[in-house]
Amino acid sequence: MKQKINKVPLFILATILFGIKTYLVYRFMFSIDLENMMQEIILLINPFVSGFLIFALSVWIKKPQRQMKYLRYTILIGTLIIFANLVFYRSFTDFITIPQLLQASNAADLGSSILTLIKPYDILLFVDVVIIWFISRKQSVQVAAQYPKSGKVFALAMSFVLLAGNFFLAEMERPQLFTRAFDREYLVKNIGLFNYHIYDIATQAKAKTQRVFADGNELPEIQEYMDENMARNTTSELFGVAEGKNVIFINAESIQSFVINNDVNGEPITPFLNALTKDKDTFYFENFYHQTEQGKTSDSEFLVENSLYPLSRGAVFFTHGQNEYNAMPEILGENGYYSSVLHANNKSFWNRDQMYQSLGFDHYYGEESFEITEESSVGWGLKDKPFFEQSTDILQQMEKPFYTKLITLTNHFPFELDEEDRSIEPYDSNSNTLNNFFPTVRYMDESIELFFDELKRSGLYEDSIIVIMGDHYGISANHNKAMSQYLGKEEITPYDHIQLQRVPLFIHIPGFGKGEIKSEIAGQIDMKPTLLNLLGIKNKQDIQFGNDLFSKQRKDFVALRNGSFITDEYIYTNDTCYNKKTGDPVEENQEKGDSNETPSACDLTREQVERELDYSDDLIYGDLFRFIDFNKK
Ligand code: GP9
Ligand code: MN
Repeated sequence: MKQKINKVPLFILATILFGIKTYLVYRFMFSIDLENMMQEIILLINPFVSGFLIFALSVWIKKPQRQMKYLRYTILIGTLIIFANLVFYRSFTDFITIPQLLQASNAADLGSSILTLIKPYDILLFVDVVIIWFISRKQSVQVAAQYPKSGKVFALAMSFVLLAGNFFLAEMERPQLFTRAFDREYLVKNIGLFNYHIYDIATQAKAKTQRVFADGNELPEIQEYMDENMARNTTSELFGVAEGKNVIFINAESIQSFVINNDVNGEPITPFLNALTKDKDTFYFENFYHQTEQGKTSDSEFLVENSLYPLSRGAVFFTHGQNEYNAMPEILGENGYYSSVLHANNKSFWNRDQMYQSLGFDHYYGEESFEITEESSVGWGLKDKPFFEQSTDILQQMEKPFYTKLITLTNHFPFELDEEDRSIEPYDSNSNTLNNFFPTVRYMDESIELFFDELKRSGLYEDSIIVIMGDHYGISANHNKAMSQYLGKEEITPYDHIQLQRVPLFIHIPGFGKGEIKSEIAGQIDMKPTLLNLLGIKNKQDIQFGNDLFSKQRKDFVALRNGSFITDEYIYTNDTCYNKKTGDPVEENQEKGDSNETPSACDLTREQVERELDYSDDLIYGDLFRFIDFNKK
């Protein structure tokens, strides 16, 4: 026994060799961005944790030969997984996902280029495999670890402790890493390639099971709801006013309506957008709500393109990126439009590269389509001004008519800005987030103004309509104290919180002349029917939960994803019904008398909101659009 303890058990050696190798691959072969020391540490730890987890299981195998065989094959398989990801990464700058691997087009792409993607030095990846094979075959009996039961249990317990430690650090570094699932790169750098694959398989399996159990029987009831509630066959006076025009959609990062026509330190925050609210070619919607949840920007995109609700947990872009949809880009494509997205971020963020295909976009101009330098970047990447300038060049070359979405980046938490880009001073409160928000919002305002000039200069302006929409809040409830100071309120009540979920919506139609400020309640879910109608595209039998914002027949509520909602008279949130005008809770219905009951004023709408959110979830979880042929109708 003593003799054996003197030797390093082979599973420990395997862990060390495999850990070092994996770390070197992460660090030098994948281009993983590391933003701080903590991320460096996590990236260094996780290959050893994963290695230990796999190799330590060998101590449970009694026969030395078998134990050695287990180590040989696990290290080989582990290395092949790394190798496969590396080859895939060289082609797609992304990690393998199960659906992506199975997608025929990807496999074909890979097939033809696979030889060019393999480098001679890749052979070095197998050095540890060779060492372990050699030792294990030659001296299997000597190096096999024979432990008493307590030792085995200890090894297992140690595996879990290490894993938990890794996850804990990852969660600290990136809160809600698992539920929000931002990006494959984030997952890999925080939990490692192997745990990432397990996570990916589990997410896929869950989505697939729900899909398997759906058979389309759910649809008649949903169709009936559409017929009864969605005023499906109505259009508005504005039907077709923008027929044949390009649609330029600006997804404006983190801007909220409270900055519009408002000041900070005596300076207007958004002079250009303020002027636009009064512009005769522009509709400005002052009571327009974002309806996003954990998927943030991607949720806002999902709402806009589909007129469906996002999910209450996770990002639907991630969990249901392979579904069938009847999305706006596809419908526009059938009507002669070329559709695209321009966004200077890595393509896999929010799983956009996959989801955009499912939504029917013709092309995604990600960060590789832009010239990005140290000087032209801040915070999350390319600054909005150079982004809009470079985007104009891309748009000029584009097939017309086009539908294009530009997603901005500079006005993103933590709202960093270079001194030279700062036109107004930060606010002064206990929240640096709120303080710095104002100068970056001003930068966004200037960028959009610059973009309008660029569009005019390039001759694109006249033939386009320009939509500017805020994607979601920028200032969360964590900054309520500073927010109440800024707004001059004693506190931010739940009612105020809902009102702060308003984001700006501008629809600018050059030469139109009859623009105005619209005060009706509206939400992101309304974008698809509104835009299609403006372009004169009939889409009567679609399944969608939004209304044309210019139609007289409209649903009388806007539902937020968490079940809160807004009507003309009430705001419902946190189990309380508020009077919309005064912000006071509505008195209990006298006849009910039961103080535990929700006030009846909001009751009916609440039931409908719940029903609608459930139907939307059913459509997504069951992938029900695959049972409908929209072209036939
Ligand atoms: C990332 C950008 C920001 O590409 O869209 O996403 P967010 O964090 O706002 O959801
Ligand atoms: Mn965003």
